[in-house]
Parts: sequence; structure tokens; C-alpha cells
Amino acid sequence: DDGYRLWLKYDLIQDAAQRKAYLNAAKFIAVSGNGPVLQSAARELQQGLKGLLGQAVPMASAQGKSGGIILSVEPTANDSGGALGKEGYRISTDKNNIKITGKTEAGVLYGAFALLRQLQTRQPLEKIALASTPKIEYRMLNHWDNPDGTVERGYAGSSIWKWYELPERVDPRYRDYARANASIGINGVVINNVNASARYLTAEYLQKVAAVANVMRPYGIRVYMSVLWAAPKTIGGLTTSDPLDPKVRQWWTDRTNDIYKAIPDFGGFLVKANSEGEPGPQDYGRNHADGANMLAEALGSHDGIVMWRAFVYKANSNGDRFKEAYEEFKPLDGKFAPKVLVQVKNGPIDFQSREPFHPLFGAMPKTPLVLEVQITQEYLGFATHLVYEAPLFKECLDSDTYSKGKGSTVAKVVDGTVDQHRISGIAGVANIGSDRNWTGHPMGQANWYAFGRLAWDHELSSQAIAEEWTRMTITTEPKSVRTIADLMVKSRDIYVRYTTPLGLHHIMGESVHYGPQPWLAKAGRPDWTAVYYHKADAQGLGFDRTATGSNALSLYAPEVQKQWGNPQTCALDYLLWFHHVGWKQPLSTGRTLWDELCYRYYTGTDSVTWMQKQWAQVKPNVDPELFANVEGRLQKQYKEAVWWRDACVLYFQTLAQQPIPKPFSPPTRSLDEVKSLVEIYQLRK
Ligand code: BDP
Repeated sequence: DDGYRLWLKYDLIQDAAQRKAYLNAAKFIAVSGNGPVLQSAARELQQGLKGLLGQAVPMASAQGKSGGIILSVEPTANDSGGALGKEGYRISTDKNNIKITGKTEAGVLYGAFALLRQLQTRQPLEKIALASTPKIEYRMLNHWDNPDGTVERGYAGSSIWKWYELPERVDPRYRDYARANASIGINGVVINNVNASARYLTAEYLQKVAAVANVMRPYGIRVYMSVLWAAPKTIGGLTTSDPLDPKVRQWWTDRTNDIYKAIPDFGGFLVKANSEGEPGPQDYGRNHADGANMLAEALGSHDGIVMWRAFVYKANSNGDRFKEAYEEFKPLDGKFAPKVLVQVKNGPIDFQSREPFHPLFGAMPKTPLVLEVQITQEYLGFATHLVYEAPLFKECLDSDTYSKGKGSTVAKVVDGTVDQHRISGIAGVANIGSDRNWTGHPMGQANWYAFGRLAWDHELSSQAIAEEWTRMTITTEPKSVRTIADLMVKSRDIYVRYTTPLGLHHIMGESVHYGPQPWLAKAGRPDWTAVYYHKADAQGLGFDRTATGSNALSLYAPEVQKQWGNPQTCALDYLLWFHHVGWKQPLSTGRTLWDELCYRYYTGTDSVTWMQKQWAQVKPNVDPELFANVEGRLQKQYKEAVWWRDACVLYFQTLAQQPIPKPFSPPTRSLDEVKSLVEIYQLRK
């Protein structure tokens, strides 16, 4: 199994009795209506059932028949007060037929995938009654793909978009990509990198993007673009990109109209401006709202949105990077046009293995906020380490901002219920590339899957999603499912332990963001170093973000400040995010900070051995190619856990001046040896 089919494998169900029971309920497929999305639903059911049941299920009219599956759009159906929404589905049993209904074709498509999931996970179909509605409206993948085919922070080959071939050749892979996304409810894709090229706005490229959009449309997916702020200058022949300049405004309006001519259901724009060297409205003395509102105006009456990113930090700032996005955006709350959503990363720094939730959540009640998470494992060991991310996503979603009292979780801020927003969104930076199995690490597929499932319903548990994915993708044998799901659910914590325990952050290799480099003291800017974040000295370790330090903690609600403000009671997972703690300070575990640090680095590394053992157990129930692939990566992961552990304990030891506590043995190599290893990963030429 080369992994190409993802979780849509549709392999024959081996249990003959079960197959027979399913066949009895799937004697035919009837579709009322012939819209393109409905057709996709019917086609998927045919393909899926044929594979799972081993025989083709005919398309037929339902007239006078029973024992089949009926797909129909029922825009006016009574759905208990509109709860089904425009994309929800209902699966019910009606006169011995299974009925899949939705208010739109997209709803029916999601219902068809949900029905297939029932078979894929071997659930009974008798008297089936399911209804589900997405909690968030815009469920997006963000591709950081460049026009030259490279992918920023992509570890699974090159871009899946073949811009040089388009629009004449349309890679069949685009359709499989659309199927996979639709199966988990993703309804929007930003096709290009936030560090954007203006190319996509040219007439030449619009034709290409339109060809991609044509493949996405029958799967209920809309295409969006990241735009380069400076485009009016670089490709428009204007002398400025000032958002208040009438010529600039006209230029964007004209380009937007061109886009909608080519792509009538175009979704809108994603913008990274005045961040990490990207141009933006501040270049002209304007602010983010001026920029975003200009694009909203360009969208005019078209059904599109602007997602304006809050990932900003000033050049040459000597404050705490933690606070910068908040300081720039909080004052703009209420100043954005209705079509604008502000897109905020889960944490205040940058997709670290664990971050406190971003303080902007709960702080901008007048602005719909899109939660941006990173599916690609930039800071999580690329496609080498097995890190199941649902627990990371959930940790942020479940965090309580207390903005409107207890229970104002990030999830509820984002889904619009806390501040009663009409629109809501969530975005995942894709981990997909041209590798045959899409994600490089075969288990990386689960992160794509989990993102989609949580975007649809943030109340699902990490465990349930892991089990579901495993059943659909790897094996349905119950014991193996439990073993694999358990391994997955624990993997992120294990990664945190051997890389950045106790709230350490941003101590990875410079610019590549791979491997450890806690000694990094000089870089392009101070907040790209490691020492800026860990602040290790002879006394202790950690960034004081309380009132005696940067006071970033004050950006949160009082209840949150209370939870993290006291080093004695702060959860150890967040300790060094907020406190500078003495090396010999005893912690709640009974160990000193130094001993606890070592304990976590060592036991975290040992846990990778545990992961290997767990994986070895499932061998008889896993496809050999897949088994070997994961096995090899786990071996590498162990080696690199040791690398992280050795680098970090040896470096911090130079400051802590403490022995490695028993029963652990000191690393067998020197700090210089580990440093030179890291340098190899930094070599460019
Ligand atoms: C950082 C990446 C950088 C991205 C940036 C962003 O290192 O490549 O451009 O995020 O989100 O994590 O804009």
C-alpha cells in the first residue's frame, strides 16, 4: 500500500456476513437532481461501495423500491429550526431506504462521505439516524506553495499544483485531493503561499487557477488566493500601493472583477502584510484595517471574504514578540469591514510544539477571528517524527479565554458563538505535497484528517478521531486500532518532552527549524535566536512574562492570569513560558527545575522506544510497506530525540552547573560534538 488513497481506501470488507448486511441496505443508489456536487456524491458512493462490498451498486430510480440509498437536496425540509444549516446533512431510515438529505448539494455530499465512513469503520446501518452540521463556516487549507513548485515549510515533495502544465493539462490528482478534502468537510483552499507572488493575479495565471477551481467546484470547495500587497506596483504599473490611493483601489477592484469573471465562485483573499519583510499598508503610513477594508471594498458585491493575518512583529522591536500582534491589532477591533476576518495563529509566537493560546482570542469581540494552525510539521520534526496533532489543536480550541465569562473557549470565539458573529473560519497550513502518499510521513495523513474533522466539529475528541482514522486507513482489528490510537494520542506530548519540556520554546535550529540549537545567540534579529526565549543564566531558566518581566501575561483575562501567573501553581507545561525559575527551585513534582528538566528530556527520549515497541506489536495487522515506512522513521526519530536531549542537557548544564541526576547517564558525547552536528544541518553550500 503506497498510501495514495489516504483514508478513502475502500478495500473489500473481509467479514462476509457484515458485507451481506451492508449489501442488503445498499441495493441501489437513487439521486434526485443532477447538480455537479450531487453527482460527486453519487460517484463517491458507487466507488466506495464497490470497493467495500466487492460488487457494483447500480444507479436506479427509487420509485417503489426499498433497500437502497436515496440522495436528495431538500432546501425547505423541516430541520428543527434551521439547525442543519447550509452544509449539514441528515442520514435517516425511510421506508426501508437510507436517505441522505441536506439543504444544499454540499450537505448531501458530506452525508455521502459520512455514510461511507460508517461502513469503513464497520458501524451498523440498521435504523441509521445521524445528523451533523459544521460548527465553523469557512474550513480552509492554506497552501504555502510557490509558483516555482517549491513549498515553504513543505516536507512531502514539491507542490501538487503543476502551474507550468495548467490549464491545458489538469493532473488527475487534483480530483483525488478534492475528494479527500470534501470527505472531511474542508470547503476552501488557498492555493498559494502567504509570502505571495503577484503571478496569480495576472491574466495568464488566472486561467490556471480557474482550471483548478473547476476541479474543486463539484466537491463543494472554493479557491482562494494569497495576494502580494505590492502587486499594483510590481505588475500594475502604478507608482504606489497605498490603500487610500484611488488608482490603487481601482486597480484592485478591476483585478477582483477579472478573477470573478474567470472563477465565479472565487472565495477571496488571504493577506500577510507588514510581516517578516512582506510589503503592506504600513509602508504608506496606513494600518491593517485600511488595507483589509480596501480589499473588502474591491470584493464589492461578490460573495468573497478577506482573511487578514495577525502574524506580525515589528522589525527591530526590543519588546516581547509575544505581545506584538496584540498591540497592533487589539486597537483595530471594530474598524474592519464586515467581510474581513482576522486570521490568528494558535499561539503568540509561531507554531511551537506547545504554546499558550494567542491573547487576541477573546480580545477582539467585534471582529471574527480565524484560527490558524499548522498541519505541516515545521517545528514538529518535519515528516520524520510521528506527531499526531489533534491534541495540540484541541489544547488551543479548548482553552478558556474567559472573555465573556467561564466557557468562552477559543473554539467558541472562533465559531462565532461567544460574540455572535455571522461568519467564522479556521485554517490549517497544509502538509501536502507531491509525494505519492501526499504527506511524507504516512501518519502525517492523520493530521490532515484530524484538522478537517475538528474544523467541522471541534467537540470531537483526539482519541475518537485517531481511532476513526486508523480504522479507515490502517486496520480495523480492534486491538491494533487501540494500540495505534494510543500511540498517536501520546505522541505530541512525547515530542514536547524530548524537545521543549516545561514551556521552553523556540530553541530549534536556525531558519531550517530542524534539530536543537539552544545556544543560538546571534541571528538576523534577536527574536530569531534561542537565548531570547529561554533566557538561561547562572540563576535559572525561562522568560519572565509577569509584571516583573515583559508583563505579556497582562494581555489575558484575570482568570487566565491567575492560572499562569504564579510559578508555584502554574501548570508545568507552561512554566517557562511565563517564569524565570531558579535551577534549584523545587517544583510540584518534588524535583528541582534542573532535575525535572533532565527527567523530561530523558523519559521523553525513552518514550520513543516505547513508541517503537507499540508499533512493532501491530505488525501482523498492518500493510508491510506502510509498516516498514513508519518503522524506519521511528528509528530516525529515536536517534533525533537523543540528539535533542544531549544538545539541550549539555548546553543548559553549562549554566546550571548541576550533574545529570540519577538514574540517567550523562551523554556520551560533548557539547561541541552536538554543536557540529547541528551545523551540518545549517550548511547551505
Ligand atoms: C513561520 C515560517 C515562515 C512563514 C511564517 C508565516 O517559518 O516560513 O512564512 O511562519 O506564517 O512559521 O508567515
